[in-house]
Amino acid sequence: MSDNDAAAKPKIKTKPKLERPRLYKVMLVNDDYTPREFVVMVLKAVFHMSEETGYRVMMTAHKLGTSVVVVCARDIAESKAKEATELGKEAGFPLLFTTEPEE
Ligand code: TYC
Repeated sequence: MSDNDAAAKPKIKTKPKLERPRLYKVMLVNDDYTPREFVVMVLKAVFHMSEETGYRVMMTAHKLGTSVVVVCARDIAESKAKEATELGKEAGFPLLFTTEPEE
């Protein structure tokens, strides 16, 4: 490397701009079989919701087909959705929680 080459290199260090990791939504999916009270119980147990919030989220899914439960990091969203779906399965209900990236 000649003196010239060294002079051509800018000495200013730029901070690499890291992309913020995408957030994920946990969605509650309506079905015709899981009792309303059971859905609220799962929302309280897994997502630490109050009775009132759990009831509102459950009724939104009941009326519209789906409801957003929480928005968080991908790994947390996926493990919570799995845990909540598993509680329904263990009780013999088709209760389903899914995850999807936020826009
Ligand atoms: N639709 C169910 C019923 O009438 C209740 C329910 C609500 C089930 C929301 C799932 O995600 C759900 N028993």
